[in-house]
Formats: sequence, structure tokens, C-alpha cells
Amino acid sequence: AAPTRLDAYRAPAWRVETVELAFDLAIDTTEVTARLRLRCDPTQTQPLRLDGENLELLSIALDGTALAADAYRYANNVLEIDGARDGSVLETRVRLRPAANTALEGLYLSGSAEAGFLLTQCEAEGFRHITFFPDRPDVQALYTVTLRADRDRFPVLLAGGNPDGAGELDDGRHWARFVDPHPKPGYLFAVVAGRLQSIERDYLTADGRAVTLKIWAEADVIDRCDYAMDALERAMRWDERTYGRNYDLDVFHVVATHDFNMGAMENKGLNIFNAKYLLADPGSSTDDEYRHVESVIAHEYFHNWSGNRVTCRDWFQLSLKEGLTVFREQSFSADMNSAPLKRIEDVSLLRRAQFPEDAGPLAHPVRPAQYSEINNFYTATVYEKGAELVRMLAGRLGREGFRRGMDLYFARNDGKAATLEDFLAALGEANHTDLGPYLAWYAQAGTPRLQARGEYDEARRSYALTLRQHTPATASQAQTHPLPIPVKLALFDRDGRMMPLHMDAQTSKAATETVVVLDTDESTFVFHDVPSAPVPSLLRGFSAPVILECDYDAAELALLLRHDPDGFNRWEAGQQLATLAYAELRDGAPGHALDAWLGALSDLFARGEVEQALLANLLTPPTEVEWAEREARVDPARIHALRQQLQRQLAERIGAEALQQRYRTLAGEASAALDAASQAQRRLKQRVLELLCLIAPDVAQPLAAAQYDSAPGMTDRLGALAVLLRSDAPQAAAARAHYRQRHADNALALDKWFTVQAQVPGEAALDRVLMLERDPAFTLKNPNRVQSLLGAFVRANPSGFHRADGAGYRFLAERLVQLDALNPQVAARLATAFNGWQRLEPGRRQAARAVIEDVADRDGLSRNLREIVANVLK
Ligand code: HT7
Ligand code: ZN
Repeated sequence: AAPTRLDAYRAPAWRVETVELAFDLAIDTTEVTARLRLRCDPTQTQPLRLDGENLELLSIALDGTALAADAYRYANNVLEIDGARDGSVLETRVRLRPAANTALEGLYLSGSAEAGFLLTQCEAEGFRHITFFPDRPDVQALYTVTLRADRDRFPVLLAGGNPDGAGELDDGRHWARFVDPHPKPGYLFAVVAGRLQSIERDYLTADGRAVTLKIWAEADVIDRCDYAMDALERAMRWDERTYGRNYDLDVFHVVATHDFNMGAMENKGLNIFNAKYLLADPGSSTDDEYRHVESVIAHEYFHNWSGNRVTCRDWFQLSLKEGLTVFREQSFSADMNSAPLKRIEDVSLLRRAQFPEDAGPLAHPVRPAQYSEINNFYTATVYEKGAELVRMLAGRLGREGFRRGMDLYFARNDGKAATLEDFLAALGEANHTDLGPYLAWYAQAGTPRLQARGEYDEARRSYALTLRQHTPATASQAQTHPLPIPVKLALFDRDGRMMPLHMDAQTSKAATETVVVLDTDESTFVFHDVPSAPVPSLLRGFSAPVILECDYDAAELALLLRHDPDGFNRWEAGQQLATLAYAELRDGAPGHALDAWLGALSDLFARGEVEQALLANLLTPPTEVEWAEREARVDPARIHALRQQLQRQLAERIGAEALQQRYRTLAGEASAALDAASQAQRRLKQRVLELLCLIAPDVAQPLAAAQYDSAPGMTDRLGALAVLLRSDAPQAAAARAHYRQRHADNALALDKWFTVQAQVPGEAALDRVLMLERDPAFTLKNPNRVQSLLGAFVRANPSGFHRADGAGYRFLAERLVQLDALNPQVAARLATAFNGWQRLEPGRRQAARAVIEDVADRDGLSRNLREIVANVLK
């Protein structure tokens, strides 16, 4: 099929005013009756066309009359109907087969036929798998949904909106009705039915609405939902305080499922969550997982305004809701936890996931110009880079200005399907500013390179900072243009103190931090009254999603690493210094950078002034993926070996004795408490144990084994298991077996067991993965299990996956084809692991190309997988 193009957008010829849906639910076959009241401009001439996929049409009637077979046509997933007019009522009845739906899109079964429950996933185009409908986000309708089912098998019946009655039917069946007073697009529709339990909390919104919050899960996990409920309440209060946004229905349901293609879904009034991002308990969840639950709960809740009340005109505007909502979640999480740590995590994710995407054949703008399969565009670019663009706008307007702009955006677009232009217009107009130039960020793929060069004029006591930008061409765009790049900066003297900044137009009291905006190819910014040659701290807080190229010397980076009070930039200086040190090792010439990095970190470690969690991050060099990004002929095994070498040197410089002593101090404070200080202590303890194990395994392995045995919580237990497995410790086999048995009935804990083993680096990883596939708990049918083993292997184990003999590539190809027959969305996402093959060293490159071409040649691939494989080869 021809790709869908942004410039081909046309407003819908037909709209739907109201939808009445009735479901007769059962596991094997479900019948859906839909009554649509249709609206159109009476003068328009387009026939009525509705989307429908995998629907067995049982009956069809227009304005109360059954349609003759020649009055409609159903082909190529479109139902075309003659004779409809403005105000017509169309009634269709279709049959669905939820238990056979392994793609997990539309109505499907979670769990087993005997014990599982039914649920729906409609974003992006799943509603057409449930009923005939104009399945596009700019068709918003009022929904009334009636569910009917056997009471014993489906005691709980849920749909979005407010409850509007329930009762008994004949033959042990019952019914429940829901009415949603807010118009919504089909992608926000949801139903859930089955044996579920709930926890409940009353909530009073700031504007006085009494809301019942309910979290639903299967009986065996319902006692693991309390943390999510607390997080939900925190998110609701935060959105009231920060954006003045209140919840707008009488009930808010959240449901956990183990069978889900993504993280969660913001269906109106009925959020559905991958259990991985909802369930949490000290015995089986790590600190990172607790934070993920909090952030995903917040993300989905925030969509109620940024996505639901104001939705997207078309899927090209996806970042309008996703980039904005990621930004809102990031701000929330920063307020709830440590802001610098949150920023470090978010930027690390951007560099790990989005920068490689933007640098290869899958590169696309935050607002793509075309797509073949929309499910392939739920990408790090749309989400994470999209959030960075909102962050730049928010920074440009300041806190109050951004709030003013958001208020106008919500007021103006409430109940509408909006565009990115609408968003920028509201933000700009509320602040009498033209933000039009920022639209260019949404249209241009690729990560801009920002070059910085500073010159100090001792005689004039001035410092001239010249900034240049350049965005390399990508597969989709040969021509690139300059973008507005806000650069937050400070200048340091050689004692590590921040200097007051005096710029040309500045008359008021000098600040020590400022923002300059580079909006041309090159510009020079001059600072006056600068007493000595400064060290610039650039792009503070990562003020723009660019790659900074500044020829800092090692001493300058070490100065920032030791003194920059901006936690993010302090970490960033350490990362850059580690990268210089890595290059020295790679070139066989260890020198200043290595020495400066080791010296600064061992001092910071000894002095104990840096907050524990930040110190743990400072002691962690950039990932292998980040370093691979900088090389033209990537040899993942070599990068891994060099990174290990660098860490070993760090451990040696700090000293085994000091590491051991610090470990014992930190271990003495072990608890399962979740407060920030306890989490920081666990994080640092883990890093110290890992470093110690690199130089003194005979000391570290027994410590890890003891930590495994006495761990008060999952962070310590899993951390210890990872150290044992990665160092091939004599205690590893017993711990591995113990974990497997202890968590046999806990799917999420078992996922981590697969992951921790799949991530053990080195050539033996593939054999380990093949062995793990034979575990009875492994299945290709469950997306979480697939991610936990195959995803962890191909994405987070570069030295294992990129085996020199190409066996990793052949393995992935085989699994992709098997998976594609079950679940195309999951297969396509996994296939993006091939991204970047063009930059591999020649042997691996050849092997990868042959394998990918072989997949591309297969018949019968889904549109999802075909598009990714074809793009990866470009
Ligand atoms: N808006 C949600 C996207 C989503 C999704 C997309 C495609 C296929 C399945 C999916 N499940 C959820 C998630 C979010 O960003 O909030
Ligand atoms: Zn989202």
C-alpha cells in the first residue's frame, strides 16, 4: 500500500456524533453491535467509508433498513456504503475472535482461556479491529457502551466513561453500561471484562469533584498495587498545582495485564497498564522499577489533558501528545525525586535510544512526513526528542510564560484535535512571541552538532565564544538547515568558581548563568570584564538535544567534574573526560585524560562530598552503545574490552581496600526502605561492588553471595546476582537456581531472571540465550518475556549479540520471522536492533547485511516488520 503522507491530510468528509456499542462478550467469539449517528456537510459528495479489519460482518442496516448486498462493499479493510446522508444512523453487527488474537490489538485475551480476562488496545488503529468506524483521531464522538456477559466468567465489566447502570440478564448473564460525556476518538476507547479484583481510594479534585480511583488486577497480584495508587494520587495533585488541570469523570480505572505490547495506554477513564509498570513490592521490584511505576502512572494520567481532552489531528502530530506528556512526566518525576539524577537518566536514554535512531537509516523528524505502518512510529524520536523540544520551548518562555501558554493551549483546543502549529501558536501568542522558528525542529531529522570555540583576550579582559551548528544529512533529508539552539552556560575561573557574566546589552546585576540562542550557522557571543581565561560550562542541564563538540582539554573537563555545581554538567564533564580516556586506551596511548579522570574520581570518592547517587553515576563511564555511536568501524567486542579496562583502572586507582571498606559501610546500612537516601545508598553500593569485583573477585564474590542471601529487597538481590553471573563466580549457579525457584510464580521477577542472564557480555551469550529459551517459562507469545530475553540480548548486550561469526544476527532473524506470525508490533520493534549495521567493521557488516536481506526477501511478512527491515537496509 502507498504510504500515508502528512501533506495529503484532508478533514474527514464524514463525522460520527454518537456511538452506541453493545458487546456480547465471550472468550472465543464476541459479537459487537454498533449504532453510529453520522454527520456530514450535506453538500459534500464523498461516499461513506469506514475502516474495518479482521471483522466478520453479520449484519448491516442504514436508517433502520437492512442493506442489500449491492448497497455496500467490504474490501481491503474498507467498508463503503451507498445512500448515507447527514443524520443517518448506521447499525452494524460483527463477530470477533479474541482468544485467537495474538497480535494484542483490538479485543484480545490476557492469560489463559480458563482464567484470563478480555481487554482492548486501540491506539493507534485498533478500533477498526472491533467495529466499522472512521478510525482516525480527528473523528471524535460521544460513546455509550453496554457490556453483556456470563456473570461467573466475567464478574467485572468495565468501559471508559461514567457508570450508567448494571443488572441481571437471563441464563446467568449480566450487563453494565457506561456513558462518556467527553467526545473522544476511537483510539481512546476501551473495555475490560473478567475476574479482577480492585483496590479503591476516594479523591476530591481541586475543583470539587468526588472521584473514585480504582486499580484492578488479578487476585494473585492485587496486593502489589498500593504503590501505584499512591503515585496516582501524587500525579493528580501535581497536575492540579502545576498546570491547573483537574480530573473530569466520576471514576478513574487502571487495569494491570501481563499481555501488552507497550508500557501502558491512556484510554479515557480506563487506563490499561502492562503489569511491569503498575505492580511493585519490595520483595520483587527494584528501585528503578518503583521509579518507573511512578513515572508511567503519571504519564498516562497526564494524557487525560495532553492527549485526551486535546488530542491529535492525525498521527503525524503524535509528538503533540507524546512529547508533551513525556516532558510533563519528566518535570513531575524531577519534583518527586532528585532533579539532576532524573535529568541524567533522561539524557542517557536519549543518547542510548534516540541518537542512534537519528544517525541511521531509521532517522525521521519528530513530525514525520510519511509512514507506512503507524505503529512503527512510536519511537524514541517522537517521544524523547519530542520532549526535549517542549523543554526548549518551556525554557525559552520561563516557568510563568510556559504556564500561560499551556493555559491558552488547553482553553483554545479543549475537545479538539490539534496540530503542532496550534501548540506553538498558543504558547507564542500567550507570550507575545513568535515561536514559529522552533517548528523547524519538528521537521528536520538528525542530531545537530554544536561546535564551540572560546577565545580569551587578556588585554581587553573579554571572552568570545563562537558557536557553530551543523546537522548531518539523513536518509530521508539531504538538505539541513540551522535551528534555534538555546545554550545555557556559565564560565568558571581556574579555581572552579563561577564568574559573573557581562554581555553587551546587559545592564542589570550580572548573573553567573545565562542562555544564548544560536539560530544561524555561526555566531559569536562576547563576555566582558572577564578577569582570567575561563573554562566554559556549556549546554547546562542539556539545554538542547545536540551533540556538543568542544575541544576541551583534560584539565578543563576535570575542573568541571570537580567543581560544577550543576549536577548534570558535572556528570557530563565526567562522561566527556571518560570518553577522552577511552580514546587514549583505544589508541594505545594512555595519557592526560585517563590520569585526570582517575584522579578526579578517586578524589571525589575519597572526599565523600558528592551525594551518593550522583557519585554512583560519576563512577559509571558512558555505555558501549554511546561509544559505538562515535566510531566509523564498530567492533563491539573491542569496545567492551576497552570499557572493562577503563573501569578496572578506576577500581585500581581508588584501591581494593578503599572499595571494600566503603562497601562494608554501605552494606551495614542495608534496608528495603524506598526513600531517596536509601535508594542512593543501594545504588552506590552496587557500583562499588562491581568495581571491586573487577580487581579483586576473590573478595567481591563472597560479598556478592552474602548480599544475595541476605538481601532485604530486590535491588540488592538482583544486583548481587548480576555481579556473580558476570564474574562467572563459583557461587553463581546456586544463586541462579535459587532465584529461579523462589520467583517461579512471579512473572515480572522471572523476566528479570531472563534479562540478567541475557545481558552477561561476551561470545558465550548466545548459547546462554538458546539454553534459556528451553526453559518452560519462555514463550514467544508474551511480549514481556520476549523483551526480557531476546530484547535484553540484542539491545543491551552488544558484545554478545554482535558475535564475530554473525550467529547473533542469524538467531535474531529466525526469531523475527517466528514472532511476526504471532505479533507484528513486537517483531518490528525487535527488528530495530539491526539499526546501525552499516557502521560495523567489515566482517560483521557483511554478515548482518546478508541476514537482513534474507529477512527482507521472505514472503508473508507483516507490514510492520517489512517496513522496518526495508528501512534498515536503506
Ligand atoms: N499512547 C500509548 C501508546 C500505545 C501504543 C501504541 C501502539 C501500539 C500499542 C500501544 N499501547 C500503547 C502509550 C503512551 O505513550 O502513553
Ligand atoms: Zn504517552
